[in-house]
Amino acid sequence: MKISLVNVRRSEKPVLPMGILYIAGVLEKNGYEVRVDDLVFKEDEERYLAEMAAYRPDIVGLSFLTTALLKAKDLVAALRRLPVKTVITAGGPHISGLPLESMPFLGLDYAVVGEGEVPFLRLCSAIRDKADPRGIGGLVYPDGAGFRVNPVSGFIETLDELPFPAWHLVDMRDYLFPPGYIKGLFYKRTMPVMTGRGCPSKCIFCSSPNIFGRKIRRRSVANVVSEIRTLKERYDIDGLFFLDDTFTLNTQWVMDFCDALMKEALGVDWSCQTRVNVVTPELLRKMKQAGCVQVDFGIESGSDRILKIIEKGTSTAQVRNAFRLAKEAGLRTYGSVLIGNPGETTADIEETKALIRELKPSLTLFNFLTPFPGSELYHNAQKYKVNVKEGEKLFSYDTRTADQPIMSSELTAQEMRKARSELQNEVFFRNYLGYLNLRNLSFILEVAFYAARSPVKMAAGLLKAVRNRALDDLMDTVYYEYCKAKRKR
Ligand code: B12
Ligand code: SF4
Repeated sequence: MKISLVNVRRSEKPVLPMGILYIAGVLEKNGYEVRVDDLVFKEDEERYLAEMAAYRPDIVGLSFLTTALLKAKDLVAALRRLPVKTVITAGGPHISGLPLESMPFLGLDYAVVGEGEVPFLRLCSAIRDKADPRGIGGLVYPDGAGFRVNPVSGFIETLDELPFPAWHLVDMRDYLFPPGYIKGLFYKRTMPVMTGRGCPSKCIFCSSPNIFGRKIRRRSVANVVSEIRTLKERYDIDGLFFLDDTFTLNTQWVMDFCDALMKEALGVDWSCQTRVNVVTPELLRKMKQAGCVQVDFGIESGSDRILKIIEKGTSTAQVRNAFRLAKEAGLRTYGSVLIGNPGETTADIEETKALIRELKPSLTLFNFLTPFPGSELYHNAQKYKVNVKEGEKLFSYDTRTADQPIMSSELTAQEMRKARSELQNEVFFRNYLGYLNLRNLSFILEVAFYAARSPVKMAAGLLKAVRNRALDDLMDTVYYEYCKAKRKR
């Protein structure tokens, strides 16, 4: 039985599709033939469709974020046009947020909500054995004229049982090139690793707990270290990024992990993301000793009133403390900030501006707050008195490169755009100057070379940067061309 897992996306960054690589590992372990495709550029889609006509998969499983919904719809339609009888399924963050709406919109046969490994394996077995799949927890299936979604029947408690992601099913050269996953720094060969799943917090804009639940489940230290050792041996990595939502949530686990990593002496730098209320001086010092170079924090806002509204569960005092501790431990900091929060006024934005000026994170990115399906903000928009541009607008939108926010509350879209551009411009040199050193010379020259080969695109990027008065819009265009050239090889 042949299964094609395919990542459909709108982002051109070289990011491993971890969700389907985990699922592929489980399927292979259970004797299925699997192939994995990551559709980043238009050419990838054309090649994929041509290959599917010959490959003739029994089942296709699509993975995508809300931003790629429209692309996923087109892909399903194109697959249906192939002279191949295939069961078309999907999973991932968008489906998990809007399962019943997505089925007819996309024209799917089945879908899975939440953590995918177990329900998808069961679905594949049912299809292979011509059995009735309707009892599978988390399954979305046709029922009469409509669709039905089964409640999720539980999470994988012992994550160590999962095989490592099936890296061998993708061409690693597509992902292992500078600057890598550690934002704002330069590494030659970095990889993402997930040490646990689940987040107990309730930030209203986040859809992550909708996939992996609110209880954190951690792999054993030995299992994670074994994965890192394998990555070092197989791909000679020099950097790692931990994808966990809140890496430092369990202090003892992280302490033990750092000890184990130091013992291995693999010489790999790493970075992680966490919350400002779960770091201590001892922990950060130990992380630094174990190779951590940067900690990513969700600052979100400089206004305590706004932090309450978005239910971040943190205060600006905790933000200040965390940044101070990280700096004292010798770690770089990355701060992520939201613009356009419910009830946010220009006075709140001023507080955010003042806080960022005070903290001086090594890297700061400002995003428009956006209600993605699966988040409290999306499903309860009226409660937060926000207006959301729905449908096609939301589904092809991304919070970093968009000209305008998709949502408005107190501030007009114009005001939000102005605020975001001003703030982003203010940190421009601190964000990017780090790259400008002799060690990165070959990378800088390479990026400049690829940028120069696409003068029309560069002119468009420059125009956008001027129109939005946001310098990093140009950086995004340059980076896109570089990634595209790298993937083509
Ligand atoms: C790494 C990451 C990225 C990467 C790449 C993501 C990708 N897959 O292409 C990058 C940096 C590019 C990225 C970008 C964005 N991201 Co992001 N990202 C993540 C992050 C931190 C980890 C994703 C990951 O690898 N998880 C680990 C794997 C194992 O989990 P998974 O992919 O969810 O897969 C599991 C299930 O979903 C399911 N599943 C997944 N696919 C399939 C397929 C089938 C067939 C089945 C059965 C099951 C299934 O089973 C998998 C295994 O259990 C998540 C947060 C999180 N905790 O997951 C956010 C997250 C996915 N991102 C999110 C968002 C909002 C974005 C942006 C839109 C933000 C922005 N800046 O605008 C952009 C999109 C940009 C664009 N142009 O499209 C949201 C998604 C919301 C939504 N409704 O789509 C998340 C959940 C974060 C959040 N706080 O809400 N992101
Ligand atoms: S934003 Fe981070 S801390 Fe908040 S719920 Fe999402 S993953 Fe958890």
